[in-house]
Amino acid sequence: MMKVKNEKKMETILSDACNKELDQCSYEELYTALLGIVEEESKKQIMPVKGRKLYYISAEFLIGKLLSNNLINLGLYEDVKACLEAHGKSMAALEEVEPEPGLGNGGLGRLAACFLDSLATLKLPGDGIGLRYHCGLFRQKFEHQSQSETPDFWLGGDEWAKKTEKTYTVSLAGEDYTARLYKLAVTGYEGRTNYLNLFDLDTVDPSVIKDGISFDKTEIARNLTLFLYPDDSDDAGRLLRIYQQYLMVSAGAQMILEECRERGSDLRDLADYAAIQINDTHPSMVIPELIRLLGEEGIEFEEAVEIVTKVCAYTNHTILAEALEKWPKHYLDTVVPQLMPVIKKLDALVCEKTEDETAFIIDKSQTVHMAHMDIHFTHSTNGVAALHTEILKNSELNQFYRLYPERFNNKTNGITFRRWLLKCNPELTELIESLIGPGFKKDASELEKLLGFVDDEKVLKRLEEIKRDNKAALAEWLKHTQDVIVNPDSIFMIQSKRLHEYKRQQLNLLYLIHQYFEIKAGHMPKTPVTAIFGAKAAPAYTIAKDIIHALLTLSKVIADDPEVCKWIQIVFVENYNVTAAEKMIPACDLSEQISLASKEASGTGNMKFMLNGALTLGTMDGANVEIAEAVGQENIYIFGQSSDQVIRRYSHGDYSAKEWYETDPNIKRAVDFLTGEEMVSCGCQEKLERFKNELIHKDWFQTLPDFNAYIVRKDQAVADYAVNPLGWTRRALINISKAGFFSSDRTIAEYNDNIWHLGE
Ligand code: 26Q
Repeated sequence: MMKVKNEKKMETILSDACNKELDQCSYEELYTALLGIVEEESKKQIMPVKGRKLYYISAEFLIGKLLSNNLINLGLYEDVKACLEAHGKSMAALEEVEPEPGLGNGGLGRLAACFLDSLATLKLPGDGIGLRYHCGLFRQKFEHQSQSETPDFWLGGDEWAKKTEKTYTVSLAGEDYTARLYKLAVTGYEGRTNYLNLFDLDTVDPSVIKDGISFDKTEIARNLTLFLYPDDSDDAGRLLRIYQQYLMVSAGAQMILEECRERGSDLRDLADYAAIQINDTHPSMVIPELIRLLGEEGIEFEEAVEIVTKVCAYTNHTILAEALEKWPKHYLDTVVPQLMPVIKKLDALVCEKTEDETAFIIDKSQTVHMAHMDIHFTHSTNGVAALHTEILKNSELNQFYRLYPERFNNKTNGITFRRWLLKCNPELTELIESLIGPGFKKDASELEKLLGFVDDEKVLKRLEEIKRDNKAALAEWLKHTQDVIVNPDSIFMIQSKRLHEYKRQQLNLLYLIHQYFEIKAGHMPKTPVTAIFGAKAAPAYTIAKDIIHALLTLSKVIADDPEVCKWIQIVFVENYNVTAAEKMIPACDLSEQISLASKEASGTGNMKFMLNGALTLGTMDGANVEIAEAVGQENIYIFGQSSDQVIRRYSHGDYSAKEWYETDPNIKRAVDFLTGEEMVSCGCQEKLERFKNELIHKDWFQTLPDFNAYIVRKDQAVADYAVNPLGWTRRALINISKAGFFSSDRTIAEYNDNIWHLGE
């Protein structure tokens, strides 16, 4: 096929692919045809691999819908759009046909997807390795103001990931299973084509799913890749997680060794052919697995350790102790007995190196610490934002930092501007291009040129109009998908991210209750506010689900109150995912990034909102710190305790939520409201009480000390927005112009320069 240049040709190509006139084609037929066209076009971008190639191993790749993104990256989007429109069809309706693959939970999985886009765009040889979950993450439903979970059958029909004939044998609990490779083309923007390699078992069978998302967790052959992270609140669930992880790393390691051999490696020189990035601890077993496989090829243990350490690097995404994976040794004895001799020998090497028991791989209670293995046996450990890396070095992982100071480095996260600007905000993209030309699409630092327009009233007016259009579009989408009507002339404040106590959706909730009382007392906000949430809670995380319940109940209480509903509306978007994010982010005025300082490793939503012209209301945490540095204090709303204060408060162990509750009347009033008559008559008393008790007696993530500071800053933001709209838009433009640093192209270039050295 010729490189498609114009609409006429696209018309012919598309109708040929559909085998009929476009007017007669259904959207499904057009989708299938375009899938084929993208596949053909992407093959033209395949480039030979020279030198080192990256393998990014991750249990999650939250890739989002692919059609539009691929068309943009291949330079076909405008042609296809014009062609469809000439036949009375729309791109938006076409996009509806595509199911969104739920192959990730949140930040870590979306980061992996952004990285694949940037690797291919920068023409770097780099593939992903992951699992082909049949139902991915659950679909979220709200019933009686509570979350319930149902399976999301996203597979079936035409798929981007193509089944191949390649299979690898993987031994799980002493039995052999056949892992099959599926390949999904990753098209770079004017770049090269790389692949996301996903493994699966042919025997997996969705009919074992029973009620909701429950299933028999012991039938490995039939359930292994059914869901992303099956509920790990019981033994069977945790074991299944290990089965999943080993399938991924063993098949992945075999594939890597095979590819490198084909390219001429004798395996002793593996580091000249491969770089492996371990995305959090979920793929950590790739280390002992590679050592084991090299052993089978006759390479001695010590040499194998040296090779693998040179090849592998590890990224840490969290300082929450409960998320750092550690497994009872007997789990591993059961699932991967073949790895245990290797892991024990690695632990013995560590014992020779240090007497510090907190750095051992296998501790006294026979627990295996995956992160410890990563740090000892890779050549690089990185955090994902400057503050996060400092905390790793100085406290959380300090014992390792002292052993290997040269291994620790920071790589501040980034996002791909193709999806999070070009694709999701075409109007803003067009405005930017009209002002500074198209260079920013490949070199995001060019956005700084927008600083020349911050006092240009015409530009600001246009930017204001674009935000208003995006808010109207979100309002339309909310009406259509969530059955709610919102006012696009209110201020849109959005908090969308996984639900976790440290991310503190509950702080936002307490603010909204506070406002409720203020309005009742006749103190109206300066403008009506629409508080929008999007969040899924882990199925077994009770308090997280209680917070969702409290928010949905409050939303109803307010909607039913004629006085208050004129001023506040709460919208909790059901089943938040990448597709929803693409509608919400361009429509946001105020981006809520309110984690407890020190707990959010980086955040990447914060970058997406900023790029789309929202101002941030946040704590000095994760990448918010770098955003604040970039835009300046006058262009961001910062509040709350510093990470140092938080860490000190934890180490003194003297935080008492109850004291704050009892001594601060504002706090008491808001917290008591949770189980007051209005809420209880609308919601579930047991859940509301449980949540209130958690706040008063635990509040592990210190919501209450930041409450008053949050109210002050947020009220200030609402007032600024209402009183000086053009001033607000001016600050939004400054945020956009400073977003260049947060492009994942920059992040990937840094990984490459400092860790991977690809193609060399
Ligand atoms: C661990 C053990 C058992 C079961 C599940 C898990 C588990 C699952 C998912 C642990 C962690 C995750 C996901 C973590 C994650 O998404 N972290 C986010 O990574 C982003 C990209 O670096 C950061 O921006 C966020 O700050 C961080 O929260």
